[in-house]
Amino acid sequence: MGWVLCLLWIVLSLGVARADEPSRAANPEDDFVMVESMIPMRDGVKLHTVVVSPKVIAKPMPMLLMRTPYGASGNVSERQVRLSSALGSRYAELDGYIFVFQDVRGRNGSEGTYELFRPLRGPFNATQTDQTTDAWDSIDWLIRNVPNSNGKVGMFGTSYDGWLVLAALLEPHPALQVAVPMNPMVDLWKGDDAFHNGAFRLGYQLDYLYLMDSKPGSLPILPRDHFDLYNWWLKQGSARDLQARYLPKSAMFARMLDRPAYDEFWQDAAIDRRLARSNARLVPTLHVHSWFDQEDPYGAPAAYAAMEERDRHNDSNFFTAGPWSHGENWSRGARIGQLDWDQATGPRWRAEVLAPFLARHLKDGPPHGLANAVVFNTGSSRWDRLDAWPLAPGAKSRSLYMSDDGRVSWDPGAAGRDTYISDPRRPVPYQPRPIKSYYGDDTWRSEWSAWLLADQRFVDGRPDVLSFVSEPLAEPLTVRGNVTARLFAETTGTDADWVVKLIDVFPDQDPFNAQMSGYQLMISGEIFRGRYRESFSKPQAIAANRVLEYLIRQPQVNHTFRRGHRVMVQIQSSWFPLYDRNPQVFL
Ligand code: PG9
Repeated sequence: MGWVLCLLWIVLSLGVARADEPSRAANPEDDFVMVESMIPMRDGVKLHTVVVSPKVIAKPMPMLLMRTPYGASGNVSERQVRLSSALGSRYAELDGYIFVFQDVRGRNGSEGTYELFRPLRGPFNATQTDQTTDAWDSIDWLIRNVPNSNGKVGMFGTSYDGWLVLAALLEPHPALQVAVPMNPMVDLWKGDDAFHNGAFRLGYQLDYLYLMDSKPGSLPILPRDHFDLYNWWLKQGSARDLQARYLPKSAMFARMLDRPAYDEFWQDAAIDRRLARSNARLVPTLHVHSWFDQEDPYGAPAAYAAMEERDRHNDSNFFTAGPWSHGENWSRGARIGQLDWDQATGPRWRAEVLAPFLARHLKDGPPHGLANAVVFNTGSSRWDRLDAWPLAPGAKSRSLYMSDDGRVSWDPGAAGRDTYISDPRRPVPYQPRPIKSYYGDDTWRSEWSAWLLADQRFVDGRPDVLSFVSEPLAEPLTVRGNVTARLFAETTGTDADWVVKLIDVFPDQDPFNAQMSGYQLMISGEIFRGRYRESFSKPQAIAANRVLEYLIRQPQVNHTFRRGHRVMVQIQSSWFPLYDRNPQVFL
């Protein structure tokens, strides 16, 4: 670990513990029926499946299927006797459906061997079954055995469950009429869950895999004797030490440590690559994204783009994004962190976007009338309806430049340079300290869920964080779609992490909400591990003391910088302890 001098020329071009509850005892007051079945897959393995139907059904109803490793039975309250309450308020806008929740192979009530992120059939799965075939077999059984079904099935699910929806689309059962993958994990190396551009999210994966993979059949929380994870992680040794101590049997953790580059395994696992080349029937799909998704910010935009090419009539593949953290489309969505949207975005989106999309394809409902992209503007607090995403036909990208004196401007001539010393012994925290355990206490959800919206003033002014800021905007500035950082950087080391953050700076005296005065809201942040500059699959040492160009694909945005706000860019070389520290020497 050494001291590294970083010289930078920068151009910024914008274009839970869900344990499986014991199965529920019927209550005579119930207005619904919950039936649990073990559905046989083509290889004989039986999957535990919970079917929840209204007691009184006037006419055959479609089914909504969610497959999950997080526990099927736990989706149905033991105490509530009204269907609308037993499933929770999240489905209040979705009436007239039979709900089906299923434990994936080897998880909770299902038979078989559980493998976290079980590869789809191919070079890493030589069997005849995977999540695609399990979905097909399950749907086939459901339409033949569930009474009062109208023979149509929709699939939905968030994150891992969203990935399971996408897997079903690779060989969709004929009864699968609609799909709603929400915040799906799509590429675990490029930008979802495990790595971002090769930087390893060790700080998160250790806790998640300990929960999911260390003691099958339970959801243990990794024990710690520190309240502030920043200090705990500073004292830890190598990832291999942690593997030996906490996850000696986790095949997935071993894969992450054994396969740090974008090798054939991660490329095979990247489901957008399979979706793009699939010749399967294109199932009408609504890709759901969260602008502040702290876990899978890459997934929905990537899956949407992969399938958009196949949507020849532009009537089957849709994108929608709300001002939410991971999975928060199911919540009230009125505020997140310090940000208040002045409206309950969740129920409105479920009523005006999700419900009509499902009804159209499952109930022969009226045309949903959705624009190709229904996306919330996180600056104007308004829903935009766009004919194309991420770029409107003919739209052009503009470049912002960073100058020597810490300014941001449109003037190419202003491009300048600055330096900082990055010391791995004093890494930049990714959120304000104390940084608490992800699953350790109830506040984790608010802090982990909202960390992307933390006021970045907590690091502004650190000598190892460069901040560049524009003058107050005379007119509103809307930034939409892809954001790419073109970083011209030099380091005395032979490896480095580059973190680029695009920030909306609120006025020093905010006329609408004094509490927000001066707030530095990150709207798009990303990390890039320098060793992958020339090739994601073949890491190479950075040539020390040479200015090199790095292209960093930032998370997409739909944001209006209001008049009087300023555009800020922050650059740093660690995001700890979420990402492991780069020793800044190529090993
Ligand atoms: N995004 C969550 C996750 C998936 C895979 C690895 C780690 C986390 C999830 O909610 O499924």
